[in-house]
Amino acid sequence: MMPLHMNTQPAIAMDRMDAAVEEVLASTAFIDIHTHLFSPALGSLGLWGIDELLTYHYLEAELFRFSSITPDQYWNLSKIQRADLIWKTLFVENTPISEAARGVIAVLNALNLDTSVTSLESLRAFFCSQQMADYIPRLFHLAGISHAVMTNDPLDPEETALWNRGIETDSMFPAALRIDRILNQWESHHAILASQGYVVDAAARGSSVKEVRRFLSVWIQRMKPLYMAVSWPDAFEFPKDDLRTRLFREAVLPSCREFDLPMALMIGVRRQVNPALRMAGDGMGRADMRAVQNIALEFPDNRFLISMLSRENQHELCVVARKFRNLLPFGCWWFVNTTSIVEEITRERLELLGTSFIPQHSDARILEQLIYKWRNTRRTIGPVLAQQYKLLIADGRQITREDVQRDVNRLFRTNFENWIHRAD
Ligand code: RAT
Ligand code: ZN
Repeated sequence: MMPLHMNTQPAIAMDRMDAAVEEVLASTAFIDIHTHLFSPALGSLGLWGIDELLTYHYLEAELFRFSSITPDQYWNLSKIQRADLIWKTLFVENTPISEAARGVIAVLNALNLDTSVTSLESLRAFFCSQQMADYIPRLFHLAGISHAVMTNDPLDPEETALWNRGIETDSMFPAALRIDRILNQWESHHAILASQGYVVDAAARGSSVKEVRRFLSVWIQRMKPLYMAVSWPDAFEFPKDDLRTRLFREAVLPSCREFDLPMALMIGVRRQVNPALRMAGDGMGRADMRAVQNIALEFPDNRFLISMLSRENQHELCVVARKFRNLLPFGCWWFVNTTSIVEEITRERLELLGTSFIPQHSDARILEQLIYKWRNTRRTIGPVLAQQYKLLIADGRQITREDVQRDVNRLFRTNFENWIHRAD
């Protein structure tokens, strides 16, 4: 009898598995499903270059552990002075051994720049001379990605001013509609909607729900997002008799269904635990997975992308995803995007979910970060995936290059394309 599945390629030998997986990962362009980058059309918002790389808030948090400068003194410096101080403190006087610091080294090295300069002038000259039209494709190539999904805030005054002038959609930078200000900061934002002609009130009563849906549909048509997204605190509960639940249940999720968009929930952030550090001042906590479970159960007709910030929530997330097919775990976000934890999370996801998840997004805020974040991902996840195949071989199943390619495509491309109901 003919086997049902005709695999035309030879089986990969156990001792070739690491290399084979590495090659497939290297030659597959990934979709980066969550970044804070912007298309060139939104150029004034986009960050790139050495001064931005060094003043990344992950590194600012580390600066205050090594330098005696106070946050107030630091914020009084110019961007260039801040970058000089961070370079001197974290890269010259100390070894850049942390994940975020090592990332800068990896970027400089990938761009053939000197990683041990004592002054940043030569690096500044390099970055200043780049032309975005060539530079962006070069960075995407170095990072091994085809798309970088943006994070687009319809209530950010700087960003909306650009959209209102008319922005062409950019196939390399699809949009994602981020609605934190509606679901988390209604108190300080309903008046802005009202000033734009939406009939809403502070308690989100009366026509508010209908009007929020109208607001969302205007921005969905303008930005053409691939999904809507929100970040939630560790302490959020669902259901609860509060504004957030009402707006989520009655406005946001019906709009997702109307426009066939998934909803991304990024759960576990404690904003501004140390406000003096500004963006570097956010913390995290363990969330109650029952809230996610309740959402998955109540809204079977919505699709959810879910990322959790706390390491302690990762295993529970896998288990909840096994119960609810409308949940798609994604990424190792922010504080869990470190080599040791990515390794652990990816292994438990493969073990509990097979290939039905999205292993990583970059969260890049500065263009060049794409390089190190995706290099780290390939380097860390490759051996974890290879190990699963080795166990499978040991248990009696041959693995071919086609199998590996199919799995890598699913993990880093088609699970997302299918979730957004789009394949290009
Ligand atoms: O990872 C980050 O850069 C954070 O500051 C957050 O922006 C987080 O990723 C988020 O999307 O809320
Ligand atoms: Zn983010």
